[in-house]
Amino acid sequence: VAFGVIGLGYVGLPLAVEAAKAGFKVTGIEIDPEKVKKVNEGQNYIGDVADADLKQVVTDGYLTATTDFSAIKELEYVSICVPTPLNKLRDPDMSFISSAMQEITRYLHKDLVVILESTTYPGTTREYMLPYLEETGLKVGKDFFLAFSPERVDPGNPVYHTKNTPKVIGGITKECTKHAMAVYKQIFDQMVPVASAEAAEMAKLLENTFRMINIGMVNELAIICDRLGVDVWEVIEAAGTKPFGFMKFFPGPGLGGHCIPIDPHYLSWKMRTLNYKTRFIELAAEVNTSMPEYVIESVIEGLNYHKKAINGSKILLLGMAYKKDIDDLRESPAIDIYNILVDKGAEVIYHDPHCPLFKLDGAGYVESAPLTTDLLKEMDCVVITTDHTAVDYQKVVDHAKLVIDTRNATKGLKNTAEKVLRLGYKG
Ligand code: SAJ
Repeated sequence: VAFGVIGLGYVGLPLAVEAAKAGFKVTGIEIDPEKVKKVNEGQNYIGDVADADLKQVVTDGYLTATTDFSAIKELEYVSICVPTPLNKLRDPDMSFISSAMQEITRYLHKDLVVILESTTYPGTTREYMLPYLEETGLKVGKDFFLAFSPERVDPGNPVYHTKNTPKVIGGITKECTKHAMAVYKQIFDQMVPVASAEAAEMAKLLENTFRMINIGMVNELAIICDRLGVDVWEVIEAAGTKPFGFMKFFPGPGLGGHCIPIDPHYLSWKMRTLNYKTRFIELAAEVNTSMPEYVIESVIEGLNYHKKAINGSKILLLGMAYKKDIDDLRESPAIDIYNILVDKGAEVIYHDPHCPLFKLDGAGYVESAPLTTDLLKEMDCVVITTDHTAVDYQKVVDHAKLVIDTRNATKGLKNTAEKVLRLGYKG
């Protein structure tokens, strides 16, 4: 059966490989010729995909990539895995979905099953996508089928990956759900059909808004615990011993990634168009986006203690990725912290074992500095922004003058008392 995936990124490539492994003849349609070339050479570029798996399915002819959307003519199923970012105004940027829809409309044919995976506002599938497709005169639920099935990728998760994570799916009509399920149940271990595309769209937003809200709450709790002289990390562990009705979240330097800081704004945007103003999303976003400045306050406080101005001080950021043990910099709060420190006149360098370099706003690239004892001795302050496993934090504490720990990475280490300021426990 001919299965297509539009967009071979961190969602699309794992899906394409899993479909190929399930025996589908998969065509990956990708606008970036570099990615197309790499896939056709069996060269993996997504951490969550096993190199050997990609090589195997490409060699065996089950997966090919192309930039040519006319491949849709030969397909029976096509999944859309394109980005749904925010634009400069923090409003939904639907441009990726609309260009995919224009191409699918051009090549739409009888019995094609179209499945949207990109996270978006409730109503997108029915109100935004369906009109494109019905321009062809073909009828949904009869001539073609349209459904929404949210991706649930957790980059770097060692246990849950594309195949074994339960998959929610909802069609425009019951027939649509049935046809979409027919292919997906051969790729995913467990399918979770719901009554409509909107229900599936909303389930995804609930999942990610739930995380964003709770992270906002513990971030505010860290600020509160700093003032009360209570260790927020100990408090979270203690509350976490409650065997039911509690889930641990941890404070941090801010909210990064391509989903959690982004997806909830799709819901608040949609509700604004219906003259309803959400509050919980905006409040949590206010706290989460204030964390980089809060970290800078701790840096200034720590430098003051050593009678050092921030202007002209040498600061090392430990970890630029948006979370531990991955190489993704999207929306990383460490980049905000980097830029604010530079604005205040600090000399900033970084070390990240997973991110050898990152692009500065505007011009140029910055490279990760090797984490040597001399470098640590030379620094006026080290900020632990991402708690990558592959860093020796005892060595950092031993040789640095001042450490601002935003991830509790120095918990239980020696010599921390007079040197380390931990977010959520300045004591
Ligand atoms: N973070 C905290 N405190 C926490 C948890 C996370 O500050 O207690 C921060 C992280 O450092 C990171 C951001 O929030 O900057 C997002 O972290 P995340 O753990 O939600 O990871 P993502 O965005 O890579 O993946 C998430 C998925 N993660 C988990 O379920 C653990 C999931 O929410 C979605 O399936 C996925 O985004 C998506 O693509 O929607």
